Amino acid sequence: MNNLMQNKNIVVMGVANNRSIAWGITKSLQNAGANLIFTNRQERSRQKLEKLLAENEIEPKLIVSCDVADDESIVQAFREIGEKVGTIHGVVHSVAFANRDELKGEYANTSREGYLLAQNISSYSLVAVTREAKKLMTEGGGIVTQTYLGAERVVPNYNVMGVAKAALEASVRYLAEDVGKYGIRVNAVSAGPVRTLSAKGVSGFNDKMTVIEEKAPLRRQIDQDQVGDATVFLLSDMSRGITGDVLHVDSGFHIIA
Ligand code: NDP
Ligand code: KAL
Repeated sequence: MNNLMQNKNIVVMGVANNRSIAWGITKSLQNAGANLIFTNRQERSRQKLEKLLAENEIEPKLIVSCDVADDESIVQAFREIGEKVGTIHGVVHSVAFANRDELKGEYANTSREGYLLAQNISSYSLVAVTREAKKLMTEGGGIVTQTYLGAERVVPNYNVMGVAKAALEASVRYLAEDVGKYGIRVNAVSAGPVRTLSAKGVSGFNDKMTVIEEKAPLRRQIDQDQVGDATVFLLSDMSRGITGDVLHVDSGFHIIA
């Protein structure tokens, strides 16, 4: 246990099950003494989350539903958080979505609709969330989103999601400039491959895992807990001089040619 996040109210968006990156982050936040607020889209995820919290003896401050595709849902979720919790000190944005059939083959085949869907859920949502969260972050704090190397390089099959993550990373920089004057920092963690529900069944995932063990400086996979600890660092005062940045938690894979 460390006290990095003692008395801090942190909103975690995107726990689907125990494999979720957001669940790794939850455990790190709990270990750092944070008060936790959760948002889910699906009822099924909420039930999974409630079970996980009970099993791990974590008492959430609040769980609210939030579909990031819907502005009104985001406004309503943060309004409720404001009413029931008051000031918040951080947000973890760990949501993304693209049509499965557009996460393979040629990127050029992406439909207009599929392109906009990926941008909507995976990138624009951070803009809308930052706008609403900012109103409750009256003491400053941190916002951290999750990205992947496919934003910077062409990674086979990542396709439309790579372009959405590139927009997300650019958004991190523009948002950091906007809210820096209020003492709020915005950063991203770029994780290596982690076997989660989202990753399940997408083409090429296993190859990506293997190559980390072969080529990354640390020669080992990363896991949800490592992403969790790095995310807590970016939310905490330990990183008070860092904003608008992308921190790679990938065993160093991104530095290798
Ligand atoms: P999960 O499947 O565990 O989590 C994805 C989450 O996205 C789910 O909780 C889901 O909510 C949520 N979500 C999707 N659409 C919406 C929506 N419209 N409104 C609200 N929430 C929504 O996968 P991961 O933990 O892998 O993904 C978390 C983040 O990490 C994503 O941004 C992903 O791109 C990123 N990432 C993942 C990597 C990996 O290898 N797994 C590597 C690098 C980055 P619900 O369950 O309620 O549907
Ligand atoms: C190169 C990699 C291999 C995989 C390619 C694409 C991965 C895209 C991630 C994206 C979030 C996956 C989906 O949107 C899946 C969705 O179409 C179907 N799944 C669901 O609906 C489930 C039930 C819900 C919970 O999922 C969501 N997202 O709501 C990339 C690998 C190496 C790294 C990964 C997986 C990166 C990443 O961004 O997740």
